[in-house]
Amino acid sequence: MMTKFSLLIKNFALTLVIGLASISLLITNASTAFAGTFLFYEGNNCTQDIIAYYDSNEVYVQDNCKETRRCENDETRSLLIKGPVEISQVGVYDDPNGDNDDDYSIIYINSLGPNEQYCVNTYEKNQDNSQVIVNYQRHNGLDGKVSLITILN
Ligand SMILES: [Ca+2]
Ligand SMILES: [Ca+2]
Repeated sequence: MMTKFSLLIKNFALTLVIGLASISLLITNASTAFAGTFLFYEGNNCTQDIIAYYDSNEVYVQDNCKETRRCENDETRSLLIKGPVEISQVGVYDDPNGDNDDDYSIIYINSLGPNEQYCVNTYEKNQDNSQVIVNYQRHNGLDGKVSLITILN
């Protein structure tokens, strides 16, 4: 319970300082010798091809997969988080503009150490454990339909 509470408080604080993201980026780059990664996989359970890759040094990501080449549209079904990663938040949306009339999932990640990793096997299942909280808002399916990826570090 304590972990979840701290995570939510920290996440709220992160959201408040989003306007300072560029300043945070400088601090993060200066203080982090090496970074963790967010790997978006084609298959469930972190299998098949990696269709998008983000470094945890990137403080703020908002990628419309229909417009950027950094992610493939309607392809990912799972996410592998490799430490070291600070407390962060990943959003995956069916709608390229993040419209909440279609499916989306918000994944709150607790910090992971350098040798730790965690696979979010599907975006369509709520989870709440010591490492992640997954909050899935169902409409008609999200795995293999993701068109927008957001990351807040
Ligand atoms: Ca879609
Ligand atoms: Ca959908």
